[in-house]
Amino acid sequence: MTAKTISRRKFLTLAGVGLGTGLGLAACATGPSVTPIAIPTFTPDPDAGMATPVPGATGSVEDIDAMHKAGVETFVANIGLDPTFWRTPLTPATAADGFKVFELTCTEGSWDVTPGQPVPAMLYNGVVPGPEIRVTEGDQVRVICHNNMTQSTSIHFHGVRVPNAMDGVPFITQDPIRPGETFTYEFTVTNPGSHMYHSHHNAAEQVTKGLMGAFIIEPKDKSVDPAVDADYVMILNDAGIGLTINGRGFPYTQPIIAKLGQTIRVRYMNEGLMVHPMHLHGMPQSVFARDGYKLPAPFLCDTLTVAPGERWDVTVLCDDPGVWAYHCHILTHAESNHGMFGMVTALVVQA
Ligand SMILES: [Cu+2]
Repeated sequence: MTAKTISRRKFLTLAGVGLGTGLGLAACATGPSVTPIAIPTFTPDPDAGMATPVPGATGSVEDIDAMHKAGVETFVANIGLDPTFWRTPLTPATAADGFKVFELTCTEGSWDVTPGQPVPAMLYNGVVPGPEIRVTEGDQVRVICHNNMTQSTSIHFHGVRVPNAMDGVPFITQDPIRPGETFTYEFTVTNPGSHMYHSHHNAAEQVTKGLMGAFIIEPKDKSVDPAVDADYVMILNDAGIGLTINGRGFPYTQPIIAKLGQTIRVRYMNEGLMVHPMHLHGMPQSVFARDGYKLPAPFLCDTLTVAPGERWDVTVLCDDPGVWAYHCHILTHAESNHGMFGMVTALVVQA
């Protein structure tokens, strides 16, 4: 039996068990718990501006096909077992002065891009990417950053209009937040859209090892956004912890699961060092905003290149049932002779 014989029906049946859609994905378990399989290790060389290919597999057709099959089967088996892959927003405290208060604690540790294969990481509140911050246009926001690392840091609110003193750049707008120190950022959010927050100190290391997250400002008037059934954030990364979507590499990524006829929204955010052309099979992506700013008119594409620092917002009308591959199209970011890995997931459209 080859990977092809994992039938669409079987995949859809598996995909449907116990799962809802979008932010309502059921919490079936506390994290990846399937038996880890060997995933090819891969270290992109950012200085070379291109990926270093994974060494070619040696072996028979059967051996190579079996490795591809094992990856897909692991992906299927892992569906629903990582309920934090699609994040729910961090719940803020409300201060007496009306501010929404978010606390972020930076630590050094490790992160399981692949279960059982921890890599050195830097974490906000123990997770990579950091927790999603989601506020509404006009909110007064306070972000308290506790630095429990052995190096200094800062937080830059990437794309968010803030007063200059809150821009988070050491020696330009503030002193570094030294180990053991706390710094408080305060601002009122005025520009709705898909933004990010991340370290702006030793950033090539700190951001790519995990000190980054989504900062989403919902518009006060929700009708200015397209109506959607579910809203997903994909944070792309390629250095530090490696080729990942939301901190995981295939087969430990989670699919998007939609019902036929639903419209989903995907917010791409690139926190890595390379461009990633994100290719969805089957249905076009309708691109309607870049860096949180609405385009004059949406355009359709199947492959959308997301450069470092960019955010792109798309909708997809899920009008064709099946399991559709969804991956970065720099192929060394997605597949090797050993099978798919890295920046790969799927859109499952249930009939
Ligand atoms: Cu890529």
